[in-house]
Parts: sequence; C-alpha cells; structure tokens
Amino acid sequence: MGFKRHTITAALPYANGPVHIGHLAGCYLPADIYVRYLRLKGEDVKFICGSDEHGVPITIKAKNEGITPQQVVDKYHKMMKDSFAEFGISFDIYSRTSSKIHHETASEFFKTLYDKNIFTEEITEQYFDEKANQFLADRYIVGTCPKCQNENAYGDQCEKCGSTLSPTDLINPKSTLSGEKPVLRKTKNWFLPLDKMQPQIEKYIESHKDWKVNVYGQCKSWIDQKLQPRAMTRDLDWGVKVPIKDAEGKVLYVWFDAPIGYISATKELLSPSPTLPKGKGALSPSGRGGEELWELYWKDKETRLVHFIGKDNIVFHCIIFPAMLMAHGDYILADNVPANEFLNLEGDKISTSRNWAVWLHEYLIDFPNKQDVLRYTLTANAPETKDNDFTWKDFQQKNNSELVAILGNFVNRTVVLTQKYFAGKVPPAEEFTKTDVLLMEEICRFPQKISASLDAFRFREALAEMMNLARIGNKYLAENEPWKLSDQKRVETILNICLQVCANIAVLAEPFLPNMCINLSSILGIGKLNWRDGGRTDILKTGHPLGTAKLLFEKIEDEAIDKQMEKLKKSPSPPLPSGGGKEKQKILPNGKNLGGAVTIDDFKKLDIRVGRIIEALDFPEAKKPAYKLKIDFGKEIGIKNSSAGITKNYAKEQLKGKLILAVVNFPPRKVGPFISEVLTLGVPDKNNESILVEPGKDVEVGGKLS
Ligand code: B3M
Ligand code: ZN
Repeated sequence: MGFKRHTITAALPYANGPVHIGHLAGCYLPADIYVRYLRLKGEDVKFICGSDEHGVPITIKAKNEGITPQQVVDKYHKMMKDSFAEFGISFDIYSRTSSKIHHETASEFFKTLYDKNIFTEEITEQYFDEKANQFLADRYIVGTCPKCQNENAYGDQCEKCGSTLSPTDLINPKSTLSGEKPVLRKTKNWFLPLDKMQPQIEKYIESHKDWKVNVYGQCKSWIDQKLQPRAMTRDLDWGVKVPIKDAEGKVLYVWFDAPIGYISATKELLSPSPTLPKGKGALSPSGRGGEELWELYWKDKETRLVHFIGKDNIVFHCIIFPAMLMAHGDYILADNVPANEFLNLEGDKISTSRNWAVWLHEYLIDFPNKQDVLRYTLTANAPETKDNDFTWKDFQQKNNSELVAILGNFVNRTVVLTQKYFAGKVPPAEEFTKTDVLLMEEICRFPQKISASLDAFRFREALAEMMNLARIGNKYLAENEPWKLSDQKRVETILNICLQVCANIAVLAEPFLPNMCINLSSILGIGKLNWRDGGRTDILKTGHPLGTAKLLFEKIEDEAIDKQMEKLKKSPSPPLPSGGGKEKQKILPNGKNLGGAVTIDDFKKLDIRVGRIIEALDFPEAKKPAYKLKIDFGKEIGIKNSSAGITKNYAKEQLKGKLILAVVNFPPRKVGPFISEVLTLGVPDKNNESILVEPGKDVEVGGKLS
C-alpha cells in the first residue's frame, strides 16, 4: 500500500479502575495482535498507548473514594500498566496524560488553533450546582432522554438509545453531586466549529468506505445529522489548563487533550532525538528536514495511522480528532479506525460498579501463567461485528478441547516421538507420498491466508486459520500413526513434516499466543523467526537438536470454573437474568438511584439475612454516634462487622444476643478506621432515631428474607 511506517494507537483508558476482559477484548488485544504481526513482517511500527488521566470519570472516582484525582490516577495508572504488560500487550510506550510533556503538547496544540483563529468564542449558559458551587460537566448531570425517555441519560449521551445530547436537552435534569436541580449560569468557552468544517470532514469520511461497517455507519449518521460546534474547554479544575488569557478555572475538554496524548506519548518515546537537519537536500528520513523523529510518525504522508478503539469512542476518533488535526494542518489523518463492539460477561453487560467483570489482576492470581488462554478465548469470541459474550464454560471448553486437545497434544506427541525414535534430533525427509505433498502445499498457503484476515482486521478468522494449521497437523499425525510403522524412512518423513508444522505454528501463532510461542520455540530449540519463514517446510534442518519437551497447555478442571462462577454470584448485585446486557442500572455517585420503580428482580438482588449480635462496642471515632457491632450470620455468611447509629435507643449491654436483619451483599464501606461490611436495618422512631428491625424469635440465624 506504499506506507513506510505505522503508528498504531489503542484508546487511552481512563485511569479510574483496573483493567477487565472487556477492555482487553475491545481494543488492546486486537491492537497487540496487529502490531505483533506487523513487527513479524519487519515493518516499522510504533505502538502507542497510555492512561487518560483527565476528565470527569477521574474526578467522580476521586469523590467516591474520598481521595484526590492525582491519587486516583497514580494508583490506577500503575495497575493498568502492569496488567497490560502481564498480558503481553506490547506497547512501545504506555504513557500518561498527567505528564509534563503531555500538558505542554496539548497546550501548544490548543494555542496553535487559537492563534489560527480556528475557535469561536461563545458565552453560553451552563448548568451550575448551587449547592456544590460548581459548573457541572456533562457527566455530572442526569435526566430523561428526550428521544427514548430513558430516565438515566447523561448530559452528553444517552447510553440506552445512543443519542448524543447536550445537558439542556435533558428533561428533569439533576446534579449527580447533590441530587439537586441545577441552574443555568453564563460562562465563556472555546468551540471547534465542526459545522463550518463539515465539507472537509465529510470528504474524509466518504474516502473511507473501506472502514468497518459499524464505524463508517456511525460516522455517516453524524454527518447526515449535520455537525455542530463543540466546546473544547470546560469549567473544571482537573485537566490541562486553557493556555490563554481570560480562561481561569477552565481546562481543555478531555476529548481535546486525550487524543493528543497519542502524540505526546510518541514524542516521549522518541525524544530526545536530534533534530534532523534543515534545508533542501538535507538528509532526513522524510526528506523534508528540520524534523524530529517523532514527527515522522505523525506528519509524514507515508506513515499509516490506525486507531484501535471501542465503539463508544468512534465519533471522537473519526470526526472530532481528525477535525482538530485538519485545523492544525501539519498532521496526517487516521487511515483506519477498526472499532470493536462490546463484550458481555455471562449474558450481561460488564459493569465496574456492580463488580460484574473479570479483572485481569484477579485472573492472574487464579490462573497463573495462563494469559494466553484468555488471549485465545477473547480473540476467538472477539466482538468484531456485534456485541459478544464471554462465559467461563466456553473458556474452559476452548482451553480443554482446542488448546490442550489439538495444539498442545499435537506438539507434544511430535516432540516426544522425536525424542524417542531419533534422540531428539530432526529426522530427514527424503521420500514423500501424495498426502505429504498435499499437506506441504497446504502449509505453504497459511501465512497468506492468515495475513489476509489480519490485514482486514478480522482477528477471529485469523485465529481460526492459525488453529486449522494445528488441526491438520494433528490429523496427519493421527492418520499416519508413525508409532505403528516399521518402515524407518517413512517414520522419519512423517515426523519431519510434523516438526515443520510445529515450527510454522511457532511463527504464525506469535501474534495471538506470544507466551506459548516462546515455550514452543524453546522446545524446538529455535530462535525468533519472521513471518516470511512461515509456510516453509524446511525451517528445521535435518539433525537439528530439539530442546526439552514440556506441556504447552494444561487442562482446566470444573472446580476452577465453578469457583469463578461462585465469585460472580457474590458480586454485590448479580445482574438481572433477563437483562441480556441491554439495560444498565445507573447508580449515582452519591448512591441515589434515579431509576424510578424497581422490579421484583431488583428486589431479589438484595441479600437480607437474619443475624445474631454477638458483641457491641463503643465507636468514638464515628462522626455520628454509633456502635460497632459483630454479628453472626451463620455458616454461609459467617461473622460480619457493622456500624449502627442506634445509640439513642439501645444501651450496649442490651444488644448482645438480639436477632436483627441486615443487607449482607453491599460492598464493604469505610466508616472512619472501621470497615462496615453489612447494613443493619432500622426504622425511625418518632424522633427520627433508629430502632432495629427484629425478626421473630423462631427464625434461623442466616435465614434469607424473601
Ligand atoms: N479515555 C474513553 C475510554 O476509556 C477515553 C478514550 C480516550 S482515547 C484518546 O473509553
Ligand atoms: Zn435515549
């Protein structure tokens, strides 16, 4: 295609929580597979990512955890970076947007657009929370969607019908900070005139009908609805300060600064680099001279820019960021944006707040050294064209019946037989049967087939092809049964061919299963190969000594899977069985649920149990008068702590032995230095002081309210 190099980015995840399988499947894994493939082909590629540390998701998290935004991003940046590394996501750099280089780059970019008079200055009325004394970012406002009547639409988007909204579109807006109705106040902000840029943007999108249907379709629908100017600054105190006069208390819109994060990360990766000599004829890789190395990856027409993202980021990467780059003038635009749909878990939407997720750091504890099994399952089920589902049963099945039974088994048998018959040395292959020739011809075609799928971002198909290689090898070995033959020459040929298949797997599976390939290469006693070696049936020379045999994959037993299912069941609120991943329960940061009426399924999510108080202690550190209770909930739940504001109606001594009711499946809550694990239920007396709800004497400790 005539590109000299590739800049491949994966969406910068918000540093507000650990990484889960949805993240991995959404963009990091496909991006990594693609990059590894390009590297194997010897392409010049930079794989760029980092944490998105600004924006409201961070400030909301900080509020919820009672820490500063900086503490939030420090904590999660490290966690995310480590998880990605553990799973072999081979970024050339994983940077962060709170870095100095990013603040400088984003400021400079804004300044350039400002100096070019790109922005329009507008005084608008924005929602302001008088109680919290601050302007409300879009995500701090919820209300009813005017299009689909969803009562939990955000100020910028309705997640139910997918409409893009502005806060004033919402019916019945409420501040998520205080729950109050916000008021409109005047404020000045700087807008990117997407309306004026519509023709250029349209032209750009129209020149990319080759993009995935879901991506092109979303862009087209934006264009058809006519683009609107969009504010690139916000009244917030967390982010990159707006670098112009008259902009106190304002920061760059997070979707302005975050994609520039790709550029600053590239700069960080490739700097300091000597400035390439200026002037005509001067030697510089781009031939333009005066450039720094990082610029080649962002400004040279022969660089191919590809953004891997999830579907909720499409408009930002296909319209807004390109518009910013066009307005700036120096930059190349994305050549492709292969966005994925979403991954669900056991039939329901992955949700951090409901703890309905498989967290990578927890997976690693339960399945050490099984990163490739997860990579395999997530790729085989990748949500490429529609939302898809991850289930633990399927994970087990893919491991046991595919990785162990086909790939692992084939390699192991081949190697063990070679050890046994030929002292671990590759036997010669001199005479071939028709079947051998057919098989060898088939092997030759694999690299090209897999390439075709990868080039089209069809990773599931590419993986299935790779697995077919192992499958045909396995079948060939099973059908030719060298262990039953007495013809030495024939045995030599069969095993030679099987070993060549193994070597091909070591090359062609690397993008998908990098850890397995390291092990396989060491078993075969070979170093790193190139994509070009794939398809050859003479990779291993006669007499080449193999390394030591070891198993590539191990069976996963039912118990391990049951344990994961149990863990999910214990999540604070299991999903609605009928949810099908479509409905999303919206709990506000202040804990209020604006969802309106609850269903019986909602009620069933609460686990309310009978407990017996075994100890009541003073709790002087509590802000409001309270006791620390130790409550026994029987065998299944055990003994739990609870803080209870019941000092007015009970003396400590009275409490021991009392039967009470408590919600036992809320997440534990920190009350000063104490962790309150369950919510003991009370009702107010006429002075509004709590009285415990006491079930009758005949109930069983541990009994569940239903
Ligand atoms: N942080 C949104 C997300 O994590 C946002 C992506 C930025 S990419 C420049 O889904
Ligand atoms: Zn809606």
